[in-house]
Amino acid sequence: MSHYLVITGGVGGAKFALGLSTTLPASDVTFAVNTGDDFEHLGFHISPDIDTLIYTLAGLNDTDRGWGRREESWNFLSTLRTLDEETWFQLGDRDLAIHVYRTSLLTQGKTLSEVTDVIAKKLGINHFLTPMTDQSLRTVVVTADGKLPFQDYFVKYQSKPIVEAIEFSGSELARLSPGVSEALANDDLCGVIICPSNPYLSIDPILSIPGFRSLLSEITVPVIAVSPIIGGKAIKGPTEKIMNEMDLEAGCSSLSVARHYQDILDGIIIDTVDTEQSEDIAALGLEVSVGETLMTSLQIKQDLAQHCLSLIEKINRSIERC
Ligand code: FO1
Repeated sequence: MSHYLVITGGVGGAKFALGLSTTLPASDVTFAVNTGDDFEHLGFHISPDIDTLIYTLAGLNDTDRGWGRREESWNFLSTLRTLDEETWFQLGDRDLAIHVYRTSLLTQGKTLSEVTDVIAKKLGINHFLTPMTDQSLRTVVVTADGKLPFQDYFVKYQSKPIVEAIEFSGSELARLSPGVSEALANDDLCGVIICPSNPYLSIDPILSIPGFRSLLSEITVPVIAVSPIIGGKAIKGPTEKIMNEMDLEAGCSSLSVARHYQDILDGIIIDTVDTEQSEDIAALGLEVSVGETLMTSLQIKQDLAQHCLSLIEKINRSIERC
């Protein structure tokens, strides 16, 4: 028996998770999902990254938009518009039902972990996905125009303000969710995979939970990442813009991603187009593996998942584990 803890957020993470979920049996994986993007809006608790993952694994996601559900209708939103209520954050009717249901269960006293589990199961997902924490931990983007809650920065201002820093409000009081703690304590744990998600906005919130980063740096199983950067570009979202604004020595590159995670990683997968960075990354003490990372088909997602499992196995063999 083998078990893998998979740290994910955003669309890149969900795409990779789909490849892994169709490669490994449900009992072998725990998906730990970023909730730094969560917010309360119009009275609802919205968990965008959890929903992106649920919709993707359930085959309900809108692949063109990248978020929300396919075959969506927008009656709720257009009615809000006639009421002069704010509509910058678009909630489709089908999506809305999930927010209503989640909020109602949370109001009854259930934890976000419990609610997520119920929703995932009701939408037919066999794999286990869990929020990173049940506490409120919110990403705040410090910009040249002031501090912005994540969804204001990302959706309302379309990631235009220049990023100076990123903070995680509430992180000091957050604890890993029971699902993540169980995965870490699982005797069959063979490896930890960091998805090709935005390192700063999707993965750092999880790493900001007290003790988690140091735990990963000391854990005896391999921790590997898939770089979300291909040829100096991110596929979607503000990763590239943020990395360029952060004044990183190696700019927006897989080398910068490797340096960002250096203290916790044993290995990293980078795209073939970035092969020439292998040497510099290996010099950080990481096992570097090169392959196709642009996830344009289910087959490529599954191949990438298999590539991760092989890299973990290789590292485990070298330390005689699993
Ligand atoms: N992203 C947008 O760019 N515009 C939206 O109006 C929007 C609405 C939305 C509603 C529900 C949901 O689950 C996600 C939504 N997203 C929207 C995506 C969301 O802001 C991002 O996917 C994440 O927070 C970043 O990973």
